[in-house]
Amino acid sequence: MELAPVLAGLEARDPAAVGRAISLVENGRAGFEELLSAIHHRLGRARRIGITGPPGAGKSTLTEQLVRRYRALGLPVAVVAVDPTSPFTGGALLGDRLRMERVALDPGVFIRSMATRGSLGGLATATREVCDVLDAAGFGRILIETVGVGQSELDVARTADSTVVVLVPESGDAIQTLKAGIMEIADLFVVNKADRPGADRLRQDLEVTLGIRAGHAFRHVPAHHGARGLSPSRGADQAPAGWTPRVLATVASTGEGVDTLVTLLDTHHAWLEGSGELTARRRRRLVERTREVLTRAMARWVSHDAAVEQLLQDRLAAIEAGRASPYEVAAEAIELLRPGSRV
Ligand SMILES: Nc1nc2c(ncn2[C@@H]2O[C@H](COP(=O)(O)OP(=O)(O)O)[C@@H](O)[C@H]2O)c(=O)[nH]1
Ligand SMILES: [Mg+2]
Repeated sequence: MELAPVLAGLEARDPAAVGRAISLVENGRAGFEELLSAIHHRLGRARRIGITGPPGAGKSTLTEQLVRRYRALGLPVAVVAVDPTSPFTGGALLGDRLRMERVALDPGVFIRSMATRGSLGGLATATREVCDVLDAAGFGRILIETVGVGQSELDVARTADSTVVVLVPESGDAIQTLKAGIMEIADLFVVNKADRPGADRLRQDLEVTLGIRAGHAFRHVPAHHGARGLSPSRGADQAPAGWTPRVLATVASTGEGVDTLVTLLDTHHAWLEGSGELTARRRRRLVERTREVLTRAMARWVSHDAAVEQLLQDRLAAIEAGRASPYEVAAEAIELLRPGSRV
């Protein structure tokens, strides 16, 4: 692969070039790491916004509304729709794409669906790398829509600078869901379908759970107490003070409340920058990424090693017959690769 034309295509935000670069990265094809390495110095301009929540909550509808708002502000926007729950939901993603069609005709909008990536490297890593390509191509906002609230979705959500959790009155077990880990990653809670009964109740329940209403003892100090950024008495290892997750109501299908969402996303970003949290998060992610890349490179190195592959082939029968254990054979493989080391 010739790197220069790909980089030039990204620079020009040429949709075909962006699409090709993403496919290269998503499929881990030869040259993808050189590409990611070459764009590294250009990263950090995009705001990455994660939008997660149960199926049918209105994430895609809300995403489309956000795309319109950002386009109206003249910002190029990318949407990455991730569905880690099933590799067989092409239909649902296609539905999303059709719904996005109106905005998809605009060259300032780029939409991409992702399901799973092959054996090496998880979906979360692939998503981060695809977002890097979009960042390098100059998309000022990257909206990452993920289905569900399970562990893999949380991993994907952690990719974002700001995370929006979308709930609806129908998601009766919403508060239980929150306790399962989503609380820590949500910066904004959207109660969508506010045109339906039960929306007010859900909003109140959320606010109580988050400690924004009465009895907020377990939550950090709310913004209206004036505590922003770092207070001098705080230890360096404590979580940053000053951001209380916001709860807002929307009717995504009509656009009601979406302007407030845009404003709150700006507020959150300003807080991230002002508190030093953005720098801290990005630094953490770079460390994580470097380790991920190393782990992936080592996995590939091992799986492509002819001697190791031969050893595995030779010893499989012995493992099957109980004459050798997988652990012994793994130890032999390590010995081959790195004499003197242990598993
Ligand atoms: N009544 C109502 N319906 C909505 C609202 N937002 C989205 N919907 C509808 O809910 C359905 C699911 O929306 P979708 O955006 O695909 O949800 P997703 O699975 O979370 O991406 C669609 O039929 C939308 O038109 C809303 O605020 N009120
Ligand atoms: Mg959707």
